[in-house]
Amino acid sequence: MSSLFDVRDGLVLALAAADGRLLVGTGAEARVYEVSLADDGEDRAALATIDPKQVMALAVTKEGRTILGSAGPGRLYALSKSYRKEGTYTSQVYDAGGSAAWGALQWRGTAGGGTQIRIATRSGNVRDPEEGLWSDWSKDQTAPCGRIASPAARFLQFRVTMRTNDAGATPVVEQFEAAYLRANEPPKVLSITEVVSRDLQARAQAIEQFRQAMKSRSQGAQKTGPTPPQPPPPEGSQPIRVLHWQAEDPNGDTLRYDVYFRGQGEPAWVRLERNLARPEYAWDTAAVADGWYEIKVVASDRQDRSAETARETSRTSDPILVDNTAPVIENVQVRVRRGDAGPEVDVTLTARDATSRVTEAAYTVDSATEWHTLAPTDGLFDDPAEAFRFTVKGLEPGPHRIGIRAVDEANNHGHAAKTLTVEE
Ligand SMILES: [Ca+2]
Ligand SMILES: [Ca+2]
Ligand SMILES: [Ca+2]
Repeated sequence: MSSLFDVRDGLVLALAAADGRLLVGTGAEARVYEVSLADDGEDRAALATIDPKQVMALAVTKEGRTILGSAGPGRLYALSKSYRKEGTYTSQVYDAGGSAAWGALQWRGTAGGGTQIRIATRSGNVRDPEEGLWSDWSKDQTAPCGRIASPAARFLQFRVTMRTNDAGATPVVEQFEAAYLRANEPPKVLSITEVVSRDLQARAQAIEQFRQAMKSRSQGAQKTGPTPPQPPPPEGSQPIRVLHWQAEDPNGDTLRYDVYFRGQGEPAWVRLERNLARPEYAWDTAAVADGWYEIKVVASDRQDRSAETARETSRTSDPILVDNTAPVIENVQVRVRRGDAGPEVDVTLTARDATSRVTEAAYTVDSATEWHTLAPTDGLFDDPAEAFRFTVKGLEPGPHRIGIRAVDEANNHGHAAKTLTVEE
């Protein structure tokens, strides 16, 4: 089903078809419209308006006379075949898609012998002219070529006024055209996100894609093949931080990005990269000190615009913690004692991280693979330093090695080991 016709705040009360055109009788404002069936009802003309409030019935006689019946009061009217002295047509609202400066206005039609066509325009930045904030109608233009006098705005509407001094002749407007130039609007950077540091596989892939893109750019090559399968990334510290952002331009302009960083609280931005075409950057943080940083992305449409009209927008990321240093394991104390069922080893230690929290700890006995998870003595991994205490039971007499590992928020792994001997 498609919509053929709509009458604002009104009622459709009567229909009659004649010669491929549809006559529509309406209420609220009693009018008869003629609607073309050929083009989805876009083309319509108001033929008559009567005093009673509702056109209830329509009929076209064999001779082609149109009769209409009204309610309140109940009457019959016959439409005369002569043309009215003056009629107006108000167009739909046209959308330029963004703020636009208007140019030429042209119309095509015929206005001979005692008839006249005049076109006026108005413009606004909200879709509905009834909501106000629209300009007044411009002065009527009678020449088929002219300039649109309405102020720059997103929406435009036409009003065509047709007059005749001869009841047997009417002017006809077939087409009107408005030229406009969309104003250049600045890009938008909607978000900056980091590929989560614990999703190691996704990070490794993103880093590799980025490297490929940088490589093909520096070689001037355009082809990008499928990404080869990557070996699993090494455990622990990942100084390369992968950032993605979402950006768009209201005009659909091609965007280029400049990327900057600064330590949190520092005034000056340091540029990392210029003119990136893809909305991503892999930041190698190995060269900066541990701490909190911000990333700024500047998006520009300069690729598609002149230097005078290019626009840019920047966005600053949430603070990013750079932590490339592993926690230190200190004060490892080992005490062997006789338990009820043989020798037992009590171990105490502290794990301390300089920049972030200790988030994980584990130990192993005489093994490189079988790790036992540890909980801090205060029960919570919530501090830069955490103390641990655990007991190893059932050790055979002889030398043993206890390995300890602690992990920080950035997934840096710190290690320590202690050897001991259990006596016979
Ligand atoms: Ca733009
Ligand atoms: Ca650390
Ligand atoms: Ca704690």
